[in-house]
Amino acid sequence: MFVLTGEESAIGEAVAEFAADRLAPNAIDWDQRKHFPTDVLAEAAEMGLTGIYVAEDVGGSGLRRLDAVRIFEELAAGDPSIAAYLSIHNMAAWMIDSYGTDAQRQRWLPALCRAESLASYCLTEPGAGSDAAALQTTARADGEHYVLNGVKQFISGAGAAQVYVLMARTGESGPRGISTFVIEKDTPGLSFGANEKKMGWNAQPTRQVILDDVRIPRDNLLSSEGAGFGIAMNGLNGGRLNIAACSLGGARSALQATVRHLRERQAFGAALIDNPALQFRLADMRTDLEAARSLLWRAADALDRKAADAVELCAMAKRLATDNGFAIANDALQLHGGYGYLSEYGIEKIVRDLRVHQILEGTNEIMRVVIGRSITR
Ligand code: FAD
Ligand code: 2MC
Repeated sequence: MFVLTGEESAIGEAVAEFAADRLAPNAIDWDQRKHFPTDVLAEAAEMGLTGIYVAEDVGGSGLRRLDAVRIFEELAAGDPSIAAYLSIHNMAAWMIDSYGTDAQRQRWLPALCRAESLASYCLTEPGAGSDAAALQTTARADGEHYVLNGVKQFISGAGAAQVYVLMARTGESGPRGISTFVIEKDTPGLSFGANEKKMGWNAQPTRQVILDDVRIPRDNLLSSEGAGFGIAMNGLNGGRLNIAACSLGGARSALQATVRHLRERQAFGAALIDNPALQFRLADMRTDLEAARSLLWRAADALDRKAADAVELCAMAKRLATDNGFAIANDALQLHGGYGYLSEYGIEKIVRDLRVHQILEGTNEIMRVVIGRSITR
């Protein structure tokens, strides 16, 4: 697991080159203009990055979670915001691949894998965030259709995506009454809120998804009624790994920029890199990065093997990597002095982008809830 094969290294190198050429040079501009670069997502699709762990018969790359976390780290070294959107797209595509019938897979996945359509994942509501099983959006069966009503909050990619993988209530209160649906953008009754003004993640839109008597065929239900919460959670296990990887990529690039800066920056008659106090700080940053990466790869391997402790390992890796990633990026800003605070250096953007990884795909408090339950179970 820790020594990469030639093929694994080649994937990482190709993605690193793509991130360096197509993401990194534009990241600050996209952030400032709040531009969602769908043309670059199409280029990512040509490299197989929009269906990373989707099966090959529908156009996916058929790779493992362990490959995916390495890919997302490389992408995020170029731009955490774009990498994170790709992570959500991949999560939603995986849910269709894993829980859809063959007809459903053939209907949606080839276009998703080519990025001709983009996907959003819709779980959170204004009144149900961490307590996701309290969601209130309803899906009422009506002959050969379902009719959906409700509001989804904070939906990444909303408005730009064509495919919405959405959790709604078909039955009793709590997790067992929830089902998962695929809703297409042009369905009457589906609309979107304003693009939220955010601290980071500005290169991708975040909007409410509003459902007002949205009528969809029964064929758009994934798996069976009542299976939706498990589908949503299983999607998130992999999503949490990817978000963790995005934190590592952003932090790694901030750390590398810091080393370069300290080498060039002279003070008190020497380069700052020669200062032992700063070297100790760099040593801790590097150690915290490697520690989080080691746990992340272990968790990804556990998910690939469907190990009994995969859920809590994913939660641990998400918690550690997103906390460490943010702290490393914030330290990088400090070690840049005043320049770290200027947008042109790119460090303050990484800090802003990585901050939200401690909140979404399950807050880091909820990760502790998941880990705590596994301890006391
Ligand atoms: P709350 O649940 O209200 O939590 C408030 C605070 O209380 C948090 O600190 C939380 O950790 C703490 N807390 C809550 N319960 C407990 C507990 N039991 N123990 C200890 N502490 C607790 N959601 C989607 O479905 N799809 C998306 O694409 C998506 N994208 C997002 C993009 C952005 C930019 C943001 C900001 C959010 C996104 N989300 C998305 C929503 C995100 O998952 C939620 O914001 C998150 O799960 C927290 O929910 P909440 O905001 O309602 O906070
Ligand atoms: N993997 C697989 N199954 C899971 C699971 C996981 N990670 N978490 C819960 N389950 C199962 C659990 O085993 C149980 O199954 P069963 O009924 O067979 O026993 C069922 O789901 C209900 O679980 P709980 O009884 O633990 O439900 P509870 O409501 O007490 O708590 C909690 C669940 C808090 C863990 C869950 O609501 C949660 O993860 N909340 C955070 C929500 C979240 O992560 N939102 C992210 C939105 S997406 C996003 O932010 C993006 C940017 C895309």
